Amino acid sequence: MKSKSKLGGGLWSFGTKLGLPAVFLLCSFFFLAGFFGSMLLSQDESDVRPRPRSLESVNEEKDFDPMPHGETGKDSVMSVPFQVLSWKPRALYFPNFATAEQCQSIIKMAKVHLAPSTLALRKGETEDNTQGIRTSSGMFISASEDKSGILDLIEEKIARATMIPRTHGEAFNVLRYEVGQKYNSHYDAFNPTEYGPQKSHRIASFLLYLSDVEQGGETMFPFENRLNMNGNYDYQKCIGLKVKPRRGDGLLFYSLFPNGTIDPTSLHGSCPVITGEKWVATKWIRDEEQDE
Ligand SMILES: O=C(O)CCC(=O)C(=O)O
Repeated sequence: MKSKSKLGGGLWSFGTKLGLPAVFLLCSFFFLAGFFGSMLLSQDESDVRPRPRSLESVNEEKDFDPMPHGETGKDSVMSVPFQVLSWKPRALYFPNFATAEQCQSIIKMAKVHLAPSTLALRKGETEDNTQGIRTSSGMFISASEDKSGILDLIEEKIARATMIPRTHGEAFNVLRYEVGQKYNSHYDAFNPTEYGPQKSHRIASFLLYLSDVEQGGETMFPFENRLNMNGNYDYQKCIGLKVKPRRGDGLLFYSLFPNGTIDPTSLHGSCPVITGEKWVATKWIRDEEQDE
């Protein structure tokens, strides 16, 4: 009892010494300081730390705030994942560039229009003496001819990934390779000394694989990293860097160096299909705008 009355008396005397309004103010101060202090401490770390800027961290849209953009720019940030396959030639791989449904529709669209694939002929070459070099069938279709709008979407995505305007692209060449069919190694760029004067040049090629292939059918780069360039290469041989087709994935490679000359390591072809069927849509991209 004694101690209780002592304590009560102490508090009472503290309150009466300071006055009740002052005690109220002090309590309010400590309450507010505690409230805001705990809010600061519980704040998400990611809001306080500077955002990482390394290349590895740039693949998620949420890492970015869009910048004010120019008249022809976009107000959103998109990511197109890619893997550098090679610098010699410059080749990039784009996993899941298109959906399985998109690939299936392109195949359905092309299937009824297939004809034997043709070749651009060098001086002295004829259809007869070049038989067997390219044995696939194919057809050409431009994005504007595809009423489903799928090729329009794909073409736009290719333009954004390459930053080469759509107007520089040829129509899509949709190709089917059956068992045993292939395309011997060749260059997509036409050397004027072999093919005569050219109005424009193919800078790059984008291949969209429309199907998986069980065995064979790889896109090959026999001179990758300047290998096999001793003059003895047999253009039918499936060697070098081989890219296995996977439905929906894309492959981009450059045929020209930045200075506009042909990159000799861009020689490429399609290995024969061993099992299954290969479907691919090729878009050749030129250094000049193409007529519609
Ligand atoms: O089918 C492939 O993988 C290669 C196609 C090709 O070389 C071409 O269309 O120029």
